Amino acid sequence: MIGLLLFIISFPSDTLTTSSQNLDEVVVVSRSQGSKRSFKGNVASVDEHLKELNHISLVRRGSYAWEPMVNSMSTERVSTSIDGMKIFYACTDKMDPVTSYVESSNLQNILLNSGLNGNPQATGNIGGSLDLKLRRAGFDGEAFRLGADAGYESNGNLQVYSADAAVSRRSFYTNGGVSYRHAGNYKEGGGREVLFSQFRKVNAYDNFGFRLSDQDAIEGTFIYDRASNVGYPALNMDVAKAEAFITSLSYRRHWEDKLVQSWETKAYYNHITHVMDDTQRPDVQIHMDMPGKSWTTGLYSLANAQKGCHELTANYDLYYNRLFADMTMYPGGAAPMYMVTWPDVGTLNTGLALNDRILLGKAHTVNVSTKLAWQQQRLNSQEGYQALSVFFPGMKQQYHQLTGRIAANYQLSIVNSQLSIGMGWGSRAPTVTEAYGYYLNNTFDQYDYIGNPHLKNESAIEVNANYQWSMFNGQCSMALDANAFFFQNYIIGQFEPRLSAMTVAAEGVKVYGNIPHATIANFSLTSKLDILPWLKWSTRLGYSLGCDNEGEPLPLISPFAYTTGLDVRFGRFQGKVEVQGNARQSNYGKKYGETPTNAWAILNLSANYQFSIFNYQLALRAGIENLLDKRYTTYADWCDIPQKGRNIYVNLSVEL
Ligand SMILES: [Cu+2]
Repeated sequence: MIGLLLFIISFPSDTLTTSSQNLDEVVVVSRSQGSKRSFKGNVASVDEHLKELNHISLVRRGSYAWEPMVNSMSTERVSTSIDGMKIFYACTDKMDPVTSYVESSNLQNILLNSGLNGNPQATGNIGGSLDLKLRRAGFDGEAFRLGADAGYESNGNLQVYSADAAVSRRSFYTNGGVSYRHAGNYKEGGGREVLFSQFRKVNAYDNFGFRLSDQDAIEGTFIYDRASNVGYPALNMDVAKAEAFITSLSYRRHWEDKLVQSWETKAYYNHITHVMDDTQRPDVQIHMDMPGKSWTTGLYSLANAQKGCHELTANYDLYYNRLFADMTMYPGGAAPMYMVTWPDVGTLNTGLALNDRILLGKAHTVNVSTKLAWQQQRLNSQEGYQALSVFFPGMKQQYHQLTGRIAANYQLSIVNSQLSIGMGWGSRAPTVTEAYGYYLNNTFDQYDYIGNPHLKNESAIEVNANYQWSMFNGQCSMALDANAFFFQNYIIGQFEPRLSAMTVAAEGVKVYGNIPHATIANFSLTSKLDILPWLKWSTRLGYSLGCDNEGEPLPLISPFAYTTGLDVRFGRFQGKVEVQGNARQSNYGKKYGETPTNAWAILNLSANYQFSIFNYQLALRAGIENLLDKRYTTYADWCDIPQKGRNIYVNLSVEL
């Protein structure tokens, strides 16, 4: 289950090395060559990099800001952090997953921990946790480096430009850059234009470090990200502006030959401003203004120790987040109507995580991780509190929750094969939307949703198994991966016939509630075969199941999915032919407003060539996605918006 970690940072006791013990998967984003990487290289979006990970699928509401699902679970059950920093999205309609506030050029890699065995900073991670690791030049690296990328895609006229620079010395480093991404409407298979699928994004970042002595250093981060004019064809509204400001400062110390090997303390602050816009849409019956804001500040302190066969990690973290969203409706001729949709909820959360990796000889490893967290939530908006109190008389303005998780994993490595089995239990507190959301329209099932402050914590028992084996000196390898989550008090929206909808086209109102049980299970099989020294064949098969307490299918669960491809490599040239598809989604969540999705298959081609001119390292990449221009929709396309039709891309990366 342990993924390969590839990185080029030279600081000796980077937290990456020590937290790699319970990783499940890594996708490499930066320039370094990695095992798992998007074929589009540096210019691929963060979403395209995420697509490479086995346990991840992406919910699309347009061509920008896809929502990652880990083990068939979306944002509510997944923890996403940036270099250990907590950050929370600001849109009541989930238009802006946290992964949309960074650029590929900001990142070194993305770490995925599957299930309850999360990274130390993760809370509420029943499905898994993602940590977006920032790219740092590090001390004692290449003295000076310059890089630039440019890319073009024919479908939607997507353009990507980025430039960055890095300086590295014995006692100082800094690396920073800017990037710009811009696209018009894309065309679905067959050539029809998908209206409101455009976007624009600018990003600037800088990371720096000062070495104070041989043993300690100070490091900092600054990211500014701004998306504007983003269309969401699956929704009724677009985004005028989604802006993030992310910053951190950390102190790091390491010791040689000591019990405690490294200790890092980081303080951070970030804020997000999200402004929705329906002024570009035709036939808007009631125009609405819907801004959302999210502020987070926090710290974590992470220590790594080693004693005998134990590798210990201890992490303390504390954060305070505020979420506020409101809505003003302008019915023609009448006075505007105002509502608070997220009642300025302040969440104070603090937790302690412990991890022990026990190496029992060469063949056996046991990993145990635990976390206990306490949180307090307060509704700071009197108006929002009073509005919700109408439905929940006696509700308080302040709540406390205690959540925790414990997971254990045993790994057996014998010649050419590795077996891993694990088990865990964990709980999560309801999200702000689930507990305090007020008339949030969901276009997926056309219901208005109201939060429920009386929700119980949701919990789950996870079991997982993974078996990998290789034959013929690694020329043939296979991996089987399976996990199952048995939920108690699963949180989902339930129809409330006594309430009437606020949104014009809505079918009714749903209130979040706990259902006694639910089950989600995921299976995957991957194989690699070296047919010839220059020819490789790889295949990935996946299947997921999800059902509620009445045995009815849950929504957004993947049908049988497959990818199979041939890789060729001649010197500096690399090419790939790939077929990707899904079977028909027959177990769809009818009870939850989901419609079935037909089977589909597409053909992709890609190639890259690496060369150098003078001292410049160049990489030229080109490819065709959906070569046969097939019109298709996947189960994860919100409201069945079609995917891109034929798309030709070409991009060039230069490094000095
Ligand atoms: Cu939004």
